[in-house]
Amino acid sequence: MDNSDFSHELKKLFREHEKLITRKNRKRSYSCGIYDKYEYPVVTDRHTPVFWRYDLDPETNPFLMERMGINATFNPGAIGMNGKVYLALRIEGWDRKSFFGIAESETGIDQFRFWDKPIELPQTSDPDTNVYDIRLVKHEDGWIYGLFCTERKDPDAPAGDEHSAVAQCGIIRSRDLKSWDRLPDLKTPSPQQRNCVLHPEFVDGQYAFYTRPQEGFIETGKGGGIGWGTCENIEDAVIKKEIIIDPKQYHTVNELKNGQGPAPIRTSAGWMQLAHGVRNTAAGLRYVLYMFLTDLKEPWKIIRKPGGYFLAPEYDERVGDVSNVVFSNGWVEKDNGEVLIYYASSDTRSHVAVTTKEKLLDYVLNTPEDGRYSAECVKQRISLIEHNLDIMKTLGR
Ligand code: M1P
Repeated sequence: MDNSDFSHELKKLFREHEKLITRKNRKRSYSCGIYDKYEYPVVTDRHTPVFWRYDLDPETNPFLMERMGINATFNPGAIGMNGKVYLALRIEGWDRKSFFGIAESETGIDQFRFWDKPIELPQTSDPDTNVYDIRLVKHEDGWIYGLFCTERKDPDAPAGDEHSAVAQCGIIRSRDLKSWDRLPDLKTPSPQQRNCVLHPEFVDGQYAFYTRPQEGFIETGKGGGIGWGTCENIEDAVIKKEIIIDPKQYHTVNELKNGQGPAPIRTSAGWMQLAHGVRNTAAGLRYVLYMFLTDLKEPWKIIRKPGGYFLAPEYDERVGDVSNVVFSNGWVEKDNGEVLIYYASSDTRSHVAVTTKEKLLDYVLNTPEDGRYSAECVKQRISLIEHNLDIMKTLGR
């Protein structure tokens, strides 16, 4: 490529990138009434800055190749601050390693722009091989915490096994999302942990965590379920006793495994919780989101749980690196009562679903619980149908 072609192509790259990240988003025409999904993903691999991916120097990159491509931008942690939404995305390079980068938006539904540099995560004495799925939470102690999965090669893996890994919960904290302190990894009775989340308030004077104990790296084994544990000191966080608050359950959306989503939102009726549930199918694992409500004073006690899923992969969300997956680890409650739910589809790109706290409470309080048996589910549906037939009569239909 000669110099003028190079500069022409480069301008085009920047122009197209700017066009993409300034594009307005639109509600999808169909809505289930619980939330509105949006037409475009809020962040994709193409949203990452051009200068993260290309070498812009014609001397060292004469063909203007993408030298260090980005494969996916998904599973974002989220926080609202200064009238903006900040997402901490799981950014995966072509080299399979993930890292975190902040993208900000005024609207929360579109026009997310990455900060110039990704987060340089401080390391412990045992370096992270891979990091992902950060949950951002503003704790009442004044810090913003980021709890994420840190993955390292299993030291006990037999020779030749280059797959087995150990997952644990890494912890960082910040005041401004820019400078981060690393704290020691969370210690729990479980050999592996993923999907750990810090509860935003002290509970009986202790830091409280949602956990997900598991026996293996992928399989939860006899472990699994959403766990709960507390500790006194987050600077050396050790959970001595872990209880299961939402176990795996046969023939439900979380029969194989589940995990807490973002930190819960406080409501007048209880803590509103979002989680993911996993079941197995002939085509592999299917990940959906579900909700439940826990007691305000005893957040480990479930007081209401609608049956089935709250949000599932649809249309093009179904396809990606790990297909048939939706996963959420970030939501933002706005001052006007709106709730922006960030979710990723198929481990590839990030979306938003917009609703209100009022609608979410209505959903959680008034959706029937899981009937557990087909016959019971038919009874639930017939009761809805009969009620509706009466309503339709009064409407003259
Ligand atoms: O691939 C789907 C998800 O798998 C894991 O979640 P879980 O531990 O609940 O199985 C995580 O790796 C997550 O990042 C990923 O989206």
